[in-house]
Amino acid sequence: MFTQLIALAVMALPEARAHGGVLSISIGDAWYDGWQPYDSPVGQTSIIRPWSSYNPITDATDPTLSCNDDGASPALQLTAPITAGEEITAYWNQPWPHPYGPMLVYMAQCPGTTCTGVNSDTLEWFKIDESGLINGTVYDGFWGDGLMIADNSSWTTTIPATIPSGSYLIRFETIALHSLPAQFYPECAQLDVSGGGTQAPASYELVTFPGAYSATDPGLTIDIYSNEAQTETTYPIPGPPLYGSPPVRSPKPSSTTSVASSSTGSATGTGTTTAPSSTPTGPTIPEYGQCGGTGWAGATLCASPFTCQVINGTYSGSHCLTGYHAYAPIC
Ligand SMILES: *[C@@H]1O[C@H](CO)[C@@H](O)[C@H](O)[C@H]1NC(C)=O
Ligand SMILES: *[C@@H]1O[C@H](CO)[C@@H](O)[C@H](O)[C@H]1NC(C)=O
Ligand SMILES: *[C@@H]1O[C@H](CO)[C@@H](O)[C@H](O)[C@H]1NC(C)=O
Ligand SMILES: [Cu+2]
Repeated sequence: MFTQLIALAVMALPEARAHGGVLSISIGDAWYDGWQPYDSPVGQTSIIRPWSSYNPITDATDPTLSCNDDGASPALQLTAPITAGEEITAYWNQPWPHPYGPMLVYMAQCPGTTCTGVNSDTLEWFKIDESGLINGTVYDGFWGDGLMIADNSSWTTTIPATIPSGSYLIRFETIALHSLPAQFYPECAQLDVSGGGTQAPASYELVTFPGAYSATDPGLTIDIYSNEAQTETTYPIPGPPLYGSPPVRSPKPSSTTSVASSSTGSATGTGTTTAPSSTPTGPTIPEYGQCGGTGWAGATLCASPFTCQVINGTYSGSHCLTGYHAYAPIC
């Protein structure tokens, strides 16, 4: 594969060139140059929070996991205006070298009228976008990270139209799984969201960094080169459920109730439809793993106590979830 050759070539360069992070951001016609981790912090002005190294974070509970630094804002921190429902694009160094792993985007609201001066470690984050294993197997499939590379080493996400207006940090993260421990590359930018809605994230959607991940998360310990990986077609994306997803309640056997979730998509859809009709087959799939959907040819049997539940809206596919009557409107 072309990208694999590039990855090998890039990884042969000095360490600082082999990895990287978010170098710039665009919102509509506005272009925002990023923080330069290898320049002096003095005088740097950026909407991106300071970050300290092109090297990955390799500990799921690392104290720098929120924004790849000590969490503080610098003297000349900028904030970008954005409208709820508007798109924002982050650009990594080109070409991004790691095609295997998930893409994740989080937001966190700051308590006052600005995030400047607010340490990112003190915030509660909710996930607005995620893309895991898109198709194929864990061993040689197409991942969110591959999609990011294919899309100009950039990732475009939509600020949910329903979040309250206010001051936020947005946290773009790519996780690389080509070696273990998993590699985290998070960078944050500061936003002033206007035109928002009234749906604050639910408590079960909020996490801290560190705190959101554990070194034993299945999505972080997965060995993509194992024998099992060659037939495994689902991947449990780490972190909380997407913003706007239904609550996951205590398990109940033989549930057929449908709820919303996704292994790839933005947190904008809700709604339920019918349960999958085919007989469950293949290896068992862990929580949040995909188990069905249009064009789905992979395994369909969820590990106990999870059941395969279908959704619609902007999502596609069914996923292994707990809960019964989990989605309040259809109780
Ligand atoms: C996998 O998904 C990507 C992105 O949507 C698509 O370009 C590619 O054709 C898909 N491959 C297969 C085998 O479905
Ligand atoms: C691709 O990304 C670079 C920044 O890395 C940007 O300058 C360029 O405009 C982008 N190209 C397209 C077609 O979006
Ligand atoms: C989701 O399914 C419900 C129930 O069938 C339907 O009313 C709704 O229009 C669907 N939503 C979308 C976005 O397809
Ligand atoms: Cu790297």
